[in-house]
Amino acid sequence: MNPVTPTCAALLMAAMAADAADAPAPYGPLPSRRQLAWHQLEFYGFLHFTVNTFTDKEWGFGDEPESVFSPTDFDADQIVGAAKEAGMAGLILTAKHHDGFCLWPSRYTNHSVKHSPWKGGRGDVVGEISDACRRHGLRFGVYLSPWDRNHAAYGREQYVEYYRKQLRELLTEYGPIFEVWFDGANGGDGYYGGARETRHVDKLTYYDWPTTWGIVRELQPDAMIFSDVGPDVRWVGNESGIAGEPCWATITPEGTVGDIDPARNTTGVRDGTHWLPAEADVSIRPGWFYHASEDERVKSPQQLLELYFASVGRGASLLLNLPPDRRGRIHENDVEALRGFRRLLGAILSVDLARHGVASATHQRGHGDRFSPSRAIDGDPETYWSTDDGVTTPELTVELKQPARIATVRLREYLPLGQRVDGFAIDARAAGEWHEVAAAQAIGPHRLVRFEPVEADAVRLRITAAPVCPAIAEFAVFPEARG
Ligand code: FUL
Repeated sequence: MNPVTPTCAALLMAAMAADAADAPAPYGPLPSRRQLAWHQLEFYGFLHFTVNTFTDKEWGFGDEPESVFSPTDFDADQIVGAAKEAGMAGLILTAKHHDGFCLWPSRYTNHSVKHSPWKGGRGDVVGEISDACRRHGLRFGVYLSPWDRNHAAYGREQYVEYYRKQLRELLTEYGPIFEVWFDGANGGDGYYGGARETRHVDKLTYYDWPTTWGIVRELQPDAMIFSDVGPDVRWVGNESGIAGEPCWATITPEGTVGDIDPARNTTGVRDGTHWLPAEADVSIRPGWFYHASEDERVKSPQQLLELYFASVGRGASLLLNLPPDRRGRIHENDVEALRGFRRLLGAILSVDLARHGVASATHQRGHGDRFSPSRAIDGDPETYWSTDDGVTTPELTVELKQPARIATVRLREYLPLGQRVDGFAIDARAAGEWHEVAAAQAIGPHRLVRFEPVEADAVRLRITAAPVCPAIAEFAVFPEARG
């Protein structure tokens, strides 16, 4: 036996043991596997389309004849293509809004596309949009309004059974569903099969939500369930697409669907009991449905950009509504605005200067490469920089390859270990001097920080408050956008 061999092996093993610091213990509530997958989507769209599109209303009363639903040039590929070009990862369609009209030929009602003149009653908007989503590589989700102003039994147990049967149709006949959207708007006046009266329901008990959510779990276990209170994704608390500053991914759920404290949902609750990230919904126009009178009131590319920073940039997802028009297409003005938005965002986030830089840190966990500062700039979301337990305010510096005018930073925590950072600052170095350019609280799933463009040859992330050691998956640095 060669006497050198065991010595080498022993040395190697000793070196590996020194390297092999364990991953930090997770902190607080953690995302589920389903939530982790959803966190990657970040930006997706809503499609509000029903009889309202043709009656020029926002909430149909429920007495609209099926004959009013008559798109003249419906084109699912144009709709989905516009969303894709904008960078959306999926689309959620109003299969049924409060008016009760079904965009698919449901077996359980006559109030649907089946009895409309569109395609001679053989059309299926849910089918066409879900197919087009798959063709274009987008996820597909459904909105099924609990409040139904058409149905005669609304307010009675029989309606809840009807609602669940419809949900089963949608969850079994249209392929994989990435999100099911349960609206909180509920009860009031309506047609109700001709009764034309006001009906109120007890929001706490009437729908028995746990049973309905159980149907989603049974039939589409990967689907995210959205409502005011989750259980997978929470409403952001407003319909203007703006997440709180900060917007924690955690909250202690209180209240019920249709009856919560919106402000609490906007910020979430640091150290809340549940991982329940926010989704920020907003329409590209003033209304949710198409109105020709709003053709000149489409949000501008710059406004859409601000919304992106105020939602995705704060760790929420952005659910941007695009209302198909009476042709059944996304209007040219909306398409133009989306393209402009995409151009602006692309120009801001085009080149990550940190990728070509050199990272160092005041601390790192273990001695090897597993948790080294370079893990935050390697472009791999599965690796992260971390420090030893108890080191909670470390600093990470990236020396840029060459000086640049920088304007934006993107940060992400490694989510399987929870939301760990309570405060951070960004510094830029010029002529040997460090200057703080921004400071904020939460990082979480995704944090975009914008500041006045500043010349820098190095950029530093300072963790200023954290209950445990951080786990930073990404520190990206972008130059001032041109053009
Ligand atoms: C609300 C509804 O009442 C609106 O019509 C729209 O669907 C919006 C997304 O949710 O609660």
